[in-house]
Amino acid sequence: MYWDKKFETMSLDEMQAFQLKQLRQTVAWVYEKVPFYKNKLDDLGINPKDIKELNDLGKLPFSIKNDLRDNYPFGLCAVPMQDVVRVHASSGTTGKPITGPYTADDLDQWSNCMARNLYAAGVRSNDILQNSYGIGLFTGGLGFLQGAEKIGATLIPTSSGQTERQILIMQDFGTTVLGCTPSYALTIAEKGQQMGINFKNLRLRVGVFGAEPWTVEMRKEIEERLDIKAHEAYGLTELMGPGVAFDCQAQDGFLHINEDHILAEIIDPVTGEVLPQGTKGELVFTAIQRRAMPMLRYRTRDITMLQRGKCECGRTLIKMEKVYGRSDDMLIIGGVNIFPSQIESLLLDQKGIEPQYVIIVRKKGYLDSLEVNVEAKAEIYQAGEGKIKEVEQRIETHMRGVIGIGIKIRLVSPGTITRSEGKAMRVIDERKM
Ligand code: DLL
Repeated sequence: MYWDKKFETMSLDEMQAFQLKQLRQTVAWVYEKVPFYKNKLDDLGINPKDIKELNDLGKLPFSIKNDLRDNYPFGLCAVPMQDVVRVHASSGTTGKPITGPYTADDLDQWSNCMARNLYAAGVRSNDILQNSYGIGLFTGGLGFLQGAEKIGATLIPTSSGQTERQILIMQDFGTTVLGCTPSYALTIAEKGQQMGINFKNLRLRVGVFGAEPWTVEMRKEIEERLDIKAHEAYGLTELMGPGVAFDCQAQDGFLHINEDHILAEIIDPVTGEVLPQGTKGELVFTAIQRRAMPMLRYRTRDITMLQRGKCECGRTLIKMEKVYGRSDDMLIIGGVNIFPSQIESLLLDQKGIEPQYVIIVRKKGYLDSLEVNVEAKAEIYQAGEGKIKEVEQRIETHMRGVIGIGIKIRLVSPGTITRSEGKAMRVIDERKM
């Protein structure tokens, strides 16, 4: 049932005592080893000894992506390079990459966190896991590899791309578990259909998807198309990679956080004030076991909320709501805040279209406007202009009713939107061009 029963089902008192001990050690560690943190703490007049209870976490300064960029590549690394056994990196959209160095022990912890994630999704030693996350600097590929190895499952490191070959391997090797981004899972499902594959006849039964926002509607779509149960992995390069949080059999839209490794807080993204459980805000993480790069109060920009309570799976690990977007992805149209994922969930409820879409943001005079290009189902497209208009208008009315603003819907011919092999590009912001 659990990979690491002790920590996954620990009582709150025990967990908090453990967290406090780790937090105190970590603050002392970075204070001693990383000038960046020492200067920041000194400026605030905080000494590591001032961390006496978990609530003292709030006394510590935040760190942000730019701190990593300013200290590129290894300025925040707390150990000599000789003790670093691996470095991952994420490219991000602009500027220098974010680096993630690991000691041997950091890697082992990460493998365990990933094993918890995969185990909760039902992966066992007799499974064959096809790892279609990009294997390289990206943490997805090797993170999944390590977790699968811990469990003793058979790993097939296909990495992403060459979709036809992926499907042949899936068929011939008897893959039972697929790991990739949700958008790539959709690409695989579509290609398989074109190849005449009936996924019901394959051994594939579970998917573990993540690395990008995806809605519950998208999960259902993937589950149907691939005839599997779709589970989730969440994480980020700065904290370890995938394995930070994962869903369990409850599939209630929340993910358990490996809180013996990572402390989570939710803050108001504008004021920085810590918000109570159940309130949406920006997720902030502190790594309390890592030694190469333990981030203090790292602002993820991911928007979610925390919830502690009894989970039907028996895990006591705190939960965070599934992440539907980052603060940087939020669109403000006509004074209304919208995440691309809200558009996805409304679209996927609609008939006559494929789950392939792109959102285009434009400036019209002083106002921003949104257009969504979405692929029509073949039969709709072939039925001609009248039918296409009818579907477009139906979706526009539906969107206006729910979101309250006008979004232009344009049905495009099937197969014309670029398919994802990794993280999907769902938004084209013409205002930035
Ligand atoms: O995407 C790590 C990962 C690999 C997670 C494989 C899951 C599976 P980065 O490239 O550094 O790391 O991107 C991290 O991706 O801050 C979120 O905004 C987003 N993200 C990751 N997982 C999810 C998810 C990897 N399950 C950034 N749901 C994070 C929504 C996700 N967003």
